[in-house]
Amino acid sequence: PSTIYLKDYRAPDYLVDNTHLHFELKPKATLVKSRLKIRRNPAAGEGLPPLFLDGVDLILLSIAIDGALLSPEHYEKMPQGILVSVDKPEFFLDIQTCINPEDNTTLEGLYLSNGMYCTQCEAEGFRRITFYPDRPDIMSKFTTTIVAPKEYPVLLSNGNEISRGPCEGDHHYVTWEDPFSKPAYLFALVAGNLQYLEDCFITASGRKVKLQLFTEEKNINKGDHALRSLKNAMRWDEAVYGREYDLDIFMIVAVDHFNMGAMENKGLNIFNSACVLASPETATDATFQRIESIVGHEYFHNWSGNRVTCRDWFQLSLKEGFTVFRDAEFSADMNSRAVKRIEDVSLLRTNQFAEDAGPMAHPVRPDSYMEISNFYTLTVYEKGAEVVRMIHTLLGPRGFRKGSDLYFERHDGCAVTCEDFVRAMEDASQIDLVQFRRWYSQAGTPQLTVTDYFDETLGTYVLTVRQSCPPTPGQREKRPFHIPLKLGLLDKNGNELVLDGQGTTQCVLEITEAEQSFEFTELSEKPLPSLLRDFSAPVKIDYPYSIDQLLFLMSNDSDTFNRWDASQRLAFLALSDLQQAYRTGGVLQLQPELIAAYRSVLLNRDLEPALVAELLQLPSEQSIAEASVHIDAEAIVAAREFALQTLAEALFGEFRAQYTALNVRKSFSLSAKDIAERKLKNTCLLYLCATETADALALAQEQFDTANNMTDKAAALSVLINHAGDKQAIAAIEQFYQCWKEDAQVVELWLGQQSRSSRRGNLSAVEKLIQHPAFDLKNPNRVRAVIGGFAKGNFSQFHRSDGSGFEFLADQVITLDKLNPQIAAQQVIPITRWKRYTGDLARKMKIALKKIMDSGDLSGDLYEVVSKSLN
Ligand code: HT7
Ligand code: ZN
Repeated sequence: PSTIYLKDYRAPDYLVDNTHLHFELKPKATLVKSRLKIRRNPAAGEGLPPLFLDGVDLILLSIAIDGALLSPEHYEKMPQGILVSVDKPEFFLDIQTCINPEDNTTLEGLYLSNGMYCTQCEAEGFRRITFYPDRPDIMSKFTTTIVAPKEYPVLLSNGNEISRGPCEGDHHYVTWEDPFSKPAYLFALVAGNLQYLEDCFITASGRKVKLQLFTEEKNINKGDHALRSLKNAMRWDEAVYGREYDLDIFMIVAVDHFNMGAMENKGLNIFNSACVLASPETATDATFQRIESIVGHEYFHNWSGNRVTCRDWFQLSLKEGFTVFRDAEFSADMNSRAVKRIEDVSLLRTNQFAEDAGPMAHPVRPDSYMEISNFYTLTVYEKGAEVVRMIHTLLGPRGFRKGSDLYFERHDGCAVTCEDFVRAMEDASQIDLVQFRRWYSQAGTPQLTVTDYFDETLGTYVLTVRQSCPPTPGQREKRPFHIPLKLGLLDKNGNELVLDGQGTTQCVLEITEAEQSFEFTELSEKPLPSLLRDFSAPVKIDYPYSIDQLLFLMSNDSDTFNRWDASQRLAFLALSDLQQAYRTGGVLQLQPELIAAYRSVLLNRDLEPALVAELLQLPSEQSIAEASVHIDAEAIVAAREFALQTLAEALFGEFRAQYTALNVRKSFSLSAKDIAERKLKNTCLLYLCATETADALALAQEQFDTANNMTDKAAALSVLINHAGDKQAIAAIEQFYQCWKEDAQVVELWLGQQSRSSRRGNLSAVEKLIQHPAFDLKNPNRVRAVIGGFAKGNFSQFHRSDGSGFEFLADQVITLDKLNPQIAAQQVIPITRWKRYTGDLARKMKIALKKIMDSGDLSGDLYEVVSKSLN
């Protein structure tokens, strides 16, 4: 596969004003007729160069210009498409192709999922449907006719339905017209025997929009939450961004086989069933919240992505970073803002920082790729959202809103760049973002080192901030970033100090130099800084806090995020000491102050349950690994296990009391309070069961047997799988499966819990799971649950010292690559970061990677990831 560079971008030679598509659906031989109205792009130069049309795995039946069939000398077949000779500046191009949805296991283009036709065109799937200039800067008005047997009563595409009727031989047709120009990646088609839920939404200007959610009949009772979330998202986008929906209908379809979470096709969002279907009996609170955020995300794309789209795929974060920022704020407004921020930052620190430190590290706007689907990453999405959040912090809410209004107004109907976004923000606010743009072009996680000095006689306090950023592939030297550092200063009683004459107690320092000092005056005592409040920039920050200072921040900081962060720093310090003791054969001990801090969190009745639950979480093994310079997997597992056990034993009575207080029977509700209480209760259950005492396991069994919702049921199952004796664990696993084997989403949860189990020797259980009838290598959700659950969610067993986990992953990835290259490339990631591991584990990961490389004939997706990590 070849490398594509941003610097090589050229405007397209031809534009496509109209696209008429006509589908005759058949499982193995769907006929696709397309009629394109094409004209020379006036912005692209002189002459009439040949027209390149992308096409992959297509059978070309015919091609004609203005009705005249072209003979083979007028076009050249190439591996990735066809090159057509052109002799006029405007013409109609008619193409007929044949495709095979049934055998399409890549889940790109048109495919069948449980007997239902559906499409996935982002990023480059449309070229698997017909020959087309498949690039996002070609925007066209689409009309789509679908002809199918009447066993497929529901025939959907983008826009508004304009006609329907019978066809010969028990067939029927529906025609859809999308009045908005769009790139081919936003095209969608669905055909199946589906039921739907319907609702409506009145927009701010009084237009009535029909809302429909389509699923297989058996899931129709699981769509209410998504529809409710959709209406909330529509209202929120009007209130916060002034953005109204623009078509008369908005449809959502649930599909079981899907490579990602969902897809924002114009007026016809397609969702992975796991990200849209939920009922209290079958879905956990986390699932309900994920659905709300993804429904919001895809809806928000209607403006940030569809009305204003990307010029090329290097600009992916233009739509994804901005839309993740929008969905995060939506979720924060709908639920607990503090908890949402903590969850997002945990994800970023654990997984995006790892990406930045690994062989695939890339800037938020990458400057090259081999396969674009490998760049739907946490860097583009989550770090991209942090970059937008920093703009929000620097401009303030009003300046940011003026910037987004200008951006949408200026670029509506266009395909644009990250530069256009930043320029609109700058122009609207008159704030200089020249240096800030480096966040888009430089990869890596910046490191801030902060020192301070207090002059008692002058009453001045000086903070000195140094910034640096480690080298990443292809980028050795980094120039200083423009970093908003939000902070407050605390006095010895925990009060916020006033920072200026206006009574301000919090400020944003703008770090722009490699080293910079900031002075605060008129202070009567040395303050304690609360740094990087609300995680105001995606950086690592180092300040030599003592344990006492962290304990103080944990109980006094007015910034909830930093209270949690102080608890994490304390835990990291303790875990680092434990690892050191383990490595040197010393005695493992947890400081009494830490145990006391956990006790006081548990006993503090003034703290909200949501915060208590967060403060009690020990950092995951993966996040400890990410924070280590050299990852010593065995020491990490031993240290964390010891800390968990020690806390569980020392605070057994407190955990028990809290659990009992919260374990009251009541009807299910998704209120923020009830969600928080369930989380806290189940955190207590986890600590209790870590002791593996009969008393604790009996509580888990009781909860497992009597829970009236999946959050509690799944939490109980998880602790039984991890901590009960073999007999009790196996019985729970079996009973759960017998109860839920017909429900795809619950079966996925069940598979995932087993593959994440830290029971010793779990690999053999995972090997059995992939033989289980519920496992299917062609279904990405099942692959993510079992193979991903093991390689990404089971730190202790995947990193067993004999390397068997890595070899297992390599074998699975080799098989998977033949079916679904995108999913194979996603699953291989854990072993690509081999360089950060100590000794033998690094060597064994590398052997597994070489095995994949040598297996021959890799897809472009997998080749890019594996070859870059072996370099
Ligand atoms: N914009 C969508 C991306 C997506 C995707 C990308 C590659 C392969 C399959 C895919 N399915 C969806 C989803 C989103 O970010 O909203
Ligand atoms: Zn998106």
